[in-house]
Amino acid sequence: MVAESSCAAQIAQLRAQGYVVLPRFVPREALVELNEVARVQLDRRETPLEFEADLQYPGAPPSRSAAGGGTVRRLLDAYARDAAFAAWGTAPSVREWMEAYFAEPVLMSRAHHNCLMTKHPRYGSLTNWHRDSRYWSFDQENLVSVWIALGEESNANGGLWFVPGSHRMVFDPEKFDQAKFFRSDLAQNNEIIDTALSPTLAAGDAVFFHSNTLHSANQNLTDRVKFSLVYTYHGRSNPPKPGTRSASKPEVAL
Ligand SMILES: O=C(O)CCC(=O)C(=O)O
Repeated sequence: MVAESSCAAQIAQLRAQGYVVLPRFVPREALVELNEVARVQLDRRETPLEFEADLQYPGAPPSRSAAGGGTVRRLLDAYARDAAFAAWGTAPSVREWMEAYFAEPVLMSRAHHNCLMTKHPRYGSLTNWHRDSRYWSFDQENLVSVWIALGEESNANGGLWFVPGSHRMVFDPEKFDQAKFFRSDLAQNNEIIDTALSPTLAAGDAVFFHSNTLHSANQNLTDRVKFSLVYTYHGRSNPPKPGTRSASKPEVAL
């Protein structure tokens, strides 16, 4: 159970900053199990997978047949992969937090995030500045993602960067490129990007962030794969728009 006062303070921080770190969110034993399952599933290359070469973000191998072309970016559909992953997607601590934030019953999307993100040394790509809601279709751009670090995360291994307060900023469409990345060739955008922070996460820490918070991540310059479990939530009164990718998979009521 989440202590009421800390939950309220975390929610206030997410509303103000667009993200909040929850230290020691996953206890040690559960973390050991999540790491074991993650490594076994990556070793066995259990499908469904998304490859770096398919996405072509900066630093990715040019094709699946090129050197490093088999580098996995995401183990998709974390919820269906293993009971340990599913349990954290629907954990009581997540439900309590999300219900307090949305002030109504909450659903987990299986169409967005719902994955085990991996970032590999050498062939793992960097992700430019973006808002997750760029491709998501809901009446209100008000969703929250939970990013659980299965190991330590920092800029050195491609940890996330966030622009504090950016979830409330209003931008002209031309501030984004055709792929809806926030353009870093514009001086005004750079003033905003320059305010970004990269929280260092310990294994088991989580970062909760708003779907409109600008974020990015560099490449992994260490020699170890980084693993993060990521899910996204929204309130019941804000369902995905019918016929869109956001509505393409049944959701999970918490
Ligand atoms: O780990 C990364 O490269 C960033 C991932 C990310 O921002 C996303 O999938 O939306």
